[in-house]
Amino acid sequence: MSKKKQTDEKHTEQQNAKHAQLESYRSDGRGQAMTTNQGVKISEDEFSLKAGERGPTLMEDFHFREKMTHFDHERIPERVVHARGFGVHGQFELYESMAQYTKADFLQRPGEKTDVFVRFSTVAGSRGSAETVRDVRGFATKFYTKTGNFDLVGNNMPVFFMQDAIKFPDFIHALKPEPHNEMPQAASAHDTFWDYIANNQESAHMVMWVMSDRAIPRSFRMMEGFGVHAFRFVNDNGEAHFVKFHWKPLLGVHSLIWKEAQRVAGLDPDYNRRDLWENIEEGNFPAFELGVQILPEKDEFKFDFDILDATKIWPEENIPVQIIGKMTLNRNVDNVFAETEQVAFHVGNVVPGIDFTNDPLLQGRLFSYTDTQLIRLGGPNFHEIPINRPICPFHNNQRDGYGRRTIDVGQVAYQNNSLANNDPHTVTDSHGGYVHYQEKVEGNKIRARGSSFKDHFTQATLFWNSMSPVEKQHIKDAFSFELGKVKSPSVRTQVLDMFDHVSHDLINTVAANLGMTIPVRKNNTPPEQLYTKTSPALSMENTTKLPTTLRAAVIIADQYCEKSLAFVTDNLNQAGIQPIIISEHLGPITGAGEQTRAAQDSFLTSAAAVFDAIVVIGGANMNPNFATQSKHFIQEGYDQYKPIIALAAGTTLVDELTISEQPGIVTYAQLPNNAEPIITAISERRFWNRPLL
Ligand code: HDE
Repeated sequence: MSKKKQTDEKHTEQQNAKHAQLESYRSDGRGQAMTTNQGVKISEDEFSLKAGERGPTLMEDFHFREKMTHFDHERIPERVVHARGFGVHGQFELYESMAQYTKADFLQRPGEKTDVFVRFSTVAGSRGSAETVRDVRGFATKFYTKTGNFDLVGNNMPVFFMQDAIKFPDFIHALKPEPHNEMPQAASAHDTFWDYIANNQESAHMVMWVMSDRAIPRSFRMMEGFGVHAFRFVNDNGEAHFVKFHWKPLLGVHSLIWKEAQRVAGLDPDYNRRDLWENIEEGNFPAFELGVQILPEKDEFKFDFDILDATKIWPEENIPVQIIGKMTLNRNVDNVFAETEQVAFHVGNVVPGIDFTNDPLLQGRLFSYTDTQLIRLGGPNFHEIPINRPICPFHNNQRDGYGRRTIDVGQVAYQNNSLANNDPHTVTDSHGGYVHYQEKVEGNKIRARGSSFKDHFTQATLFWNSMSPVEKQHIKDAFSFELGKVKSPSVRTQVLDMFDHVSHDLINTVAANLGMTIPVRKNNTPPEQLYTKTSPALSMENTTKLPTTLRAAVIIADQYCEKSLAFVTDNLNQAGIQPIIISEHLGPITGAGEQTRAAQDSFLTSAAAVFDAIVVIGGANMNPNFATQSKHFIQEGYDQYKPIIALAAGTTLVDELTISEQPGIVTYAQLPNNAEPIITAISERRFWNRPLL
């Protein structure tokens, strides 16, 4: 089904402009003769040209030279940050016209679709690092609009570590593996990261996010996205509004838990991209709604934080998120290097109707992205790479450079000219020319930041206050783990001091876990009691909980009950949950009535950590090895708070673990002649109030 679905999908996609454009660059060698890059057919590709069968290779072997040279140059530098990423194609559909606020062409007509390319990423790790590490996730979207490319280069967290871009190189140097021994990979649990944090306290709010479950998403399909900065919408009358962008996943926001994330990093370092790839192949297209927070210019100074400060959120309860459209990701790439690796996002790629603000973090980013791509993609012509090309015509007087593909015809490459009628010519605002918003600015040249940027802790406490008890516990655990890996006692002490300004409860626990004394407190009233506001939107506790696309391990043994298996798999499939049969070995397992079912995974190739739920059916013929291994599997799932469903012979295994009475364990006896309790438990995903074994 998946292949067919994809073919159908590809077929209908022919109508979409970006797809059609990419088609002209695709190359398919099937049925073709092998040639050199000069088009000369090749007669032999396994033996180099030698002087005699046992003699030296000859210089004139142009095929060998070309093949080897190309191979020697196959790699390009990985991204300095966000190196590990995965890209997919999709479409954005507008629900509601934004003409009142912006003249951006793709935001005018409800129902209109715009092609997009999205790249999800981690930040710290190298290109080959594991995906389920504790980190921020990049969420970058390129909209191929009719009036040029608009890139929304966001993250899955709405704030950032710093207020001014000049600090970014320092921060990344501290985050990346330490330079003397290049450890640790893809992790913030080390001395230089935490030394930076303690000595650059504007990071407090962001660190709370990174220590929360948001930093270990269950899936790229189940996380939010944020543009982070305040941008500007500008309408046809030249009026501006501040705007923040949000992506809201239709499947809700869900995370792994830390011990699971660590386990998955070993079991399947590609876990997040595999999940995305497979779901798109199966036709389970991930979807995100686009939301905007809009603020009139006159309200710029109405808040107790600076709206241009990227370490602050605009609480959704004060400035509601208005949903204006939906993005559906519906096609995998044909070639990861050509598309995902070569895509070049730039926060400065805007279209008429979208403009910048003076957020000093945004301003610095406007320089960095093109600059880094010049070296990563080898010169100034990377906009000509198929994945980066706009779908609208583009002409100017820029010429030459490495890898130039366009053949610009004509004699003239300058403005103003008379020889070519002054073409390509500029156009006015009313003909679609980009005109920067005429914001009035004045001031003395100064390296400083305003006093409105000086509060680093209030929103960190707001975040803490908004967490559920389980989420708070996870944040305490994360701080304890991370600081537990920090060797310098002084750095640990500084971090405890710093986050004591966020919550005493947090630091009391973390200090105890580290065997350290709590900081000396000038004021014994905990910050969380001095500032008691909450923002319910920040907690993942009440997110959408759907069974769709979840993965359930279905454990069967020799002589399994066929009726139970059919009952479970039929009902799971109906609810959109994917059953995966697991047993002691791969391949056919025989049922009690002589039917067979193939095990897709075994206890050797898999574990509870990569599933959302466990269904244990067992069989009449469970040998001791099966019993031990399956109990391990179930126990791991139980410790990860997952739903466990026990039917037929499987109930004995659950009974032996003495967990049958615990929350989230559904046994056959509890079923009212239908599978509803099973689907409800799986949709719930975690049963936190369960005593661990
Ligand atoms: Fe980036 N960032 N960034 N960043 N960023 C890059 O550009 C930078 C920031 C984000 O999938 C780099 O092409 C500076 C915030 C994403 O290809 C580089 C600052 C946000 C991606 C760069 C920031 C982001 C990048 C590295 C501080 C969320 C991956 C490779 C002012 C709103 C895009 C590249 C992809 C990539 C610079 C901060 C998101 C070096 C200087 C805040 C999703 O140019």
